[in-house]
Amino acid sequence: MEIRLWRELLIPYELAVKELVMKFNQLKKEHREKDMYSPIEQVSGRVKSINSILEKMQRKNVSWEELEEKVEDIAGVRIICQFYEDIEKVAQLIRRRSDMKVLEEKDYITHMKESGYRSYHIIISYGTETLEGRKEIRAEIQIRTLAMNFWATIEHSLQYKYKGNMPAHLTERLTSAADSILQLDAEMSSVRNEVMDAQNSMLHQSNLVADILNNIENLYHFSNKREVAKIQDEFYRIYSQKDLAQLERFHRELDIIAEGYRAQAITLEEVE
Ligand code: 0O2
Repeated sequence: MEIRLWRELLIPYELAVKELVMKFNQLKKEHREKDMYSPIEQVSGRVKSINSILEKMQRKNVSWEELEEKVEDIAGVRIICQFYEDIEKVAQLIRRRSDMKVLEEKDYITHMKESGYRSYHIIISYGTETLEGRKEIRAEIQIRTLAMNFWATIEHSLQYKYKGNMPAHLTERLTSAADSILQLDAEMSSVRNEVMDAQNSMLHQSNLVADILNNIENLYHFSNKREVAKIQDEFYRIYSQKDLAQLERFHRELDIIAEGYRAQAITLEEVE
């Protein structure tokens, strides 16, 4: 294969990574906008470097013709979760989607790799649209917790440094660190409900405040500025009390006031 063709080959993979990252970030945003805890904490993606592709082809004895079928992670997306339980939730979200087809699932969580690596991998088939038309490509989605990701990132750098000849003392340290990661995730899971409650109420408050400030801004267009200034002062007063129930009450009242002004404005427009 000519070097020139590498770039062409990678175009749909680049597109797929961009689209997938955007779609998973959108899922996270949708949860937050609906005041729901999101099992997705962070999303990132990359197209495998040509060097890594060549290295993997040699390691697994893959020919050019077999490349796109056998190297499944040319397009790679990583989804990081806060808690162990979130991993299955993300996997379910992926299985339910109609824009990607699950080809294979690799559970390195229940079946940890010898290295100590833990992660849940889903290989999907994903349709991309290019100048040449539609092309189905494979992509690998890695789902893991923040703690698992911490371990994998460090171990990956060491693997790269020692290129398969990791000194025994480092391998031992990594194995013991992998056990600590397992314990850490279990500890964190035990406070998951409390953390979720706290995050949900933070999210709820932040959506409420955004809604209230939007409403106040809209009121400026429909009503007397001095009255709006009074409403805004009242908001600051309630906000400083840090009482979510009061903020909710104010939000409901403001909705009614805003509705009244909107109705008045429509009537006036009709009269004119
Ligand atoms: P990179 O640099 O991340 O792209 P298999 O066919 O299942 O035997 P394959 O195709 O390599 O082997 O799949 P596997 O084992 O599921 O690994 C896919 C990716 O998972 C790897 O890609 C790594 O990103 C990650 N991974 C797998 N094992 C380990 C591990 O022991 N440590 C770390 N840190 N990551 C791991 P690449 O191409 O190997 O690497």
